[in-house]
Amino acid sequence: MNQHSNKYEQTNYNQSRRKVRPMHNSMNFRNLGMYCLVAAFLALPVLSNGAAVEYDLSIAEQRMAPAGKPVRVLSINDGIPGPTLRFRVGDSARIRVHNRLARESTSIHWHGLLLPNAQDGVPYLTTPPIQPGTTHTFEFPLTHPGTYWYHSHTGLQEQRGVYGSIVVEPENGKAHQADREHVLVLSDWTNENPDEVMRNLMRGSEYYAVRKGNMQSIAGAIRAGALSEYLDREKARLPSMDISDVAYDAFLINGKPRSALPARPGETVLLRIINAGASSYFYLQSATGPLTIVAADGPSVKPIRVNRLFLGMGETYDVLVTLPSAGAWEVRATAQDGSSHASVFLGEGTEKAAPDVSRPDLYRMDETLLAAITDAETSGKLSDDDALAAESPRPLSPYRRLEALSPTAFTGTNETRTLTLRLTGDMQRYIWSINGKTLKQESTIPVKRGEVLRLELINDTMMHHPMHLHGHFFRLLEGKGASAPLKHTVDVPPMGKRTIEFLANEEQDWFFHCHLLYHMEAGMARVFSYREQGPDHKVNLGPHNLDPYRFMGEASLQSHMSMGMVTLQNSRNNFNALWDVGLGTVSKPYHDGHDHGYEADLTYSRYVSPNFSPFAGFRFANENGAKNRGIVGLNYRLPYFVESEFLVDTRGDVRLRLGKNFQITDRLSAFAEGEYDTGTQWEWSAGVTYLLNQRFSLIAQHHSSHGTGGGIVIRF
Ligand SMILES: [Cu+2]
Repeated sequence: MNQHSNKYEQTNYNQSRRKVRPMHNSMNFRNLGMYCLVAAFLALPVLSNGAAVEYDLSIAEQRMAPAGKPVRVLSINDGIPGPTLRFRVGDSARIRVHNRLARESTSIHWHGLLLPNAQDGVPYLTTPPIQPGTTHTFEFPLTHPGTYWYHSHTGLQEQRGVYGSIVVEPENGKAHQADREHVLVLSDWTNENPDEVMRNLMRGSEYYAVRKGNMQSIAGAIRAGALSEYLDREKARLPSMDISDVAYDAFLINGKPRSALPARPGETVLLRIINAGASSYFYLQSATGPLTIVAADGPSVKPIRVNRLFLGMGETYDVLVTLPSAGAWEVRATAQDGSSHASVFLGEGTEKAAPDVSRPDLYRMDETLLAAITDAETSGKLSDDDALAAESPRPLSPYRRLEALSPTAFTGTNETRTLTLRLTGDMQRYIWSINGKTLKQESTIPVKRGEVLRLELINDTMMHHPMHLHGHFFRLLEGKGASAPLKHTVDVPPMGKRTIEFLANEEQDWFFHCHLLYHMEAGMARVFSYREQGPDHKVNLGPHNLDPYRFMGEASLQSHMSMGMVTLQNSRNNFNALWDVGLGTVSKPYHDGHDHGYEADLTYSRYVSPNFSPFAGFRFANENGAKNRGIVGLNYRLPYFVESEFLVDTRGDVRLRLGKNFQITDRLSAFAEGEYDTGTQWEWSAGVTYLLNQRFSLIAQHHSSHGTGGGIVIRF
């Protein structure tokens, strides 16, 4: 076990308690053995200032309370985040990762570091998963300075706490001049099990939006003076816009919603900021004034100032702030959806608060976004002062202004190949994909060693996606020509476009994915696979089912009836059981003497698009002579979110049903539904529901066959 778990303590590089052994230096780790051998044989002393730097990371399950309530978490060396791993360029890392979990395998990916493929830490694809009770030793050379981080690449473990920071200093001296430095690891915390979060996202529950205060309703639209925008959206069948997927219990900086770090008046402090959130973009702002960005995703950039820094998951920025006078100066990371923030206070004394970020106007997100895009695009041509003055209150990433310190253009005669990758998805169904295909449907993009691959990333969705490439830096082509900045993660804004290019100077297989954990899990990922591995090479994505079925359901239990549906659902397939049972005394003549009319369908349905799902199955009913029958039909969503269903059955009857939900307030909605069946004739129902929490709603309903009553809706 190592003793680096005191994550809040500022570790001075020179007195770091790492185990450091001097070693023979070598620029190319893969030749290290040979160099040593040659040196030993020739008895030549190979002088170098590189060192073998060793760390032990223990991943364990324990109870902690990052958001105030004790829950089971996954910690590294008893902390969330794990320790800061510090190196110098030229060092050689030896990191033993101990899996102390009882049942789960784990992994650690070194995010942003260029290293040999087998050290990249993506389970199966590059590195064997670390089985419970075992240790995996990573060994790689540190070849470039900057701020990086590490995290589990197994399932949703990152959301449960498996992440930490990496600082690599240049071979000599420091990359940035500052009086002191602090690492700020930003993250998001949910007390829910992330698997449960994923199920909630797939079921399309409105609960998270309500909890975040981001629910859209008719009353809300009227209050915001945006009813026509609301109706336009409903007419166009666009899902209500939301900025983030998950409602979090807390946002954290270095594992805490609120904490303090030492700094003295007048000091310039280097903040190494890492967005280790699973699904949260942040606006970072300091009470001390504008942030001076000096590095992005590791490499240094020409300094620029921003008031408010927008960071995607997986991105890192090094910024300088100067404490103007005595006081505790707030550095605040506000979640993009406005739901909450995390704070760290630099220095001691009277608290100086960072400015609030106004909540997003969800009804007019288009305009807000368009303004931000326009600002961001013109900012590249402005002076630092002018760009600062013109900055939007909800800015996008300052990519247009980022410029590398020296040219990054690829020299040589590499062939450039351009690929268009559309970021695609379906918010309601929670399918996320690239070019309309999930990782399961299309796993690889072949790459030829030596070529320059230019990627046009076009976002066809209404969410931001931070796209992360393993094993390579790419040039972010945003108008800075030869000195385009080098990055490993790029935010692609809703309906926006980014162009990046990288030199294929590696080998084997490298992951490329959205760093929104739940989008990656849902399939928004690819593997860049080097062709040199031969035509028979198969990428190893492991034995996991990439598109598992999840069980979910919703049922009402009312004084007069019960209706509901349980389903086994994966990305496009559903196996459903639906029912509609009268429990009261109201009985129609065609109920054939039964007190309670019922109808139950067992169906398979195929999700073709948000608006279209055909289905087939069996219907069991006691209406119309209690004859069971086969059914086949389709669900089609009409403008204004009017749900229609058309079906025919094996007895020759035809049914048409229309239904609509009206979201009146955040929690209150009304519904109305009518159907005409050539067998059962007219039937209709209408009612209201009130959302209590994730599991329960209240319901009151009139049904033309079953009468009037009320009760609860349970989701499971
Ligand atoms: Cu995404």
